Amino acid sequence: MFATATSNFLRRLKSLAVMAERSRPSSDMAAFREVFSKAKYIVVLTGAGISAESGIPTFRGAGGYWRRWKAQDLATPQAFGRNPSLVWEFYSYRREVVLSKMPNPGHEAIAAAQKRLAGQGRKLVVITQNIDRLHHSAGTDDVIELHGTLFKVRCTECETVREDWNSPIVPALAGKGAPDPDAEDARIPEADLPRCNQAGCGALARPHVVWFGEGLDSEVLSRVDDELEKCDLCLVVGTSSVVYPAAMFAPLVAQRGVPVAEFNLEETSATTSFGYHFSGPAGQTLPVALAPHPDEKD
Ligand code: BV8
Ligand code: ZN
Repeated sequence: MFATATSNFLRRLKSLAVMAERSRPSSDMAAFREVFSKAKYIVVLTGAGISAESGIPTFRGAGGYWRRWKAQDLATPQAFGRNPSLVWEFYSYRREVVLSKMPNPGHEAIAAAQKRLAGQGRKLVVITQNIDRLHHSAGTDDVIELHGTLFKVRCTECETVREDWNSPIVPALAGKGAPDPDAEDARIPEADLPRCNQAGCGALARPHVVWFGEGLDSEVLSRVDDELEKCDLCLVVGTSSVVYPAAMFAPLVAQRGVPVAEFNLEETSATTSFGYHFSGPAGQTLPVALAPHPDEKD
């Protein structure tokens, strides 16, 4: 009696192990590259991790703090309403950091692959959570920016959006924004913060980014839906898959039975829903993964 129960238990344990094994993503680069060489419509979803090797701190890594705050404490309409000077110091600091950085081999591998595949009648689309514009600087076309960009501002009154690459964005922010925890808040008068440049308006301007608790642009979302529907391969690079709705996109593609490959330093909460996981810095793994394949026909 006891022997049967034990052998049943061991059998169940084994089938659970097999199931868990089956849900383990593959790290077989050759197999991934076979799939990549045949894919016609590739979506590449990126997060802060792809810019890490350019020297831009990620949100949840060591550099995830600015003074005593995490990004998500300041990236809210409430924080801006309470203290626009502090939030502008935070964004001005990030603008200045990004302006001093370059795309890395991860960005470049994606841009090169997009160009090469276009010559073969194949499509590669980048959907990024990042607001640093490094995909654009690397030469990637038609990037979908889910959360806006550091280099656009929006009027809090008339909602006019303008690109603004000034460094600093206004004289009052010159030398401000130091990230150390004991740096003094600059307490800049609102009149000296970025303003709307529309005649007759001149209201306070805010970063043109999506803050926590704000909805993503509906046109961006419908474009994303469309691309996720069309793709026959999805790469998800350098994201902890914590922030929604972006965190849902790659798992949704995987649910359609489309191959998804995760490129990250570590496993994430979404890893087990993907067919592939390549561990390591994207600046090293992407150039290998996206290199020309012998089967590609120009
Ligand atoms: C919305 C712009 C509704 C601003 C950003 C509970 C459950 C589910 C959802 C929620 C919830 N409570 C609240 C929500 C909603 C909330 C949310 O998801 N919160 C999270 C924290 C739970 N989401 C929102 O509020 C969104 N809006 O839901 O609206 C709504 C609808 C209609 C009408 C009104 C409201 C808006 C979210 C957008 C917020 N804005 N950015 C700014 O940047 O200042 S989010 C910001 O954080 C980034 O854009 C990005 O999305 C996110 C950071 O995530 P990652 O990019 O993944 O970066 P992270 O540091 O976390 O990870 C880096 C990864 O890279 C790591 O895995 C690391 O291992 C890896 N890595 C590091 N180095 C490398 C590497 N990988 C490879 N190579 C390397 N070298
Ligand atoms: Zn205005």
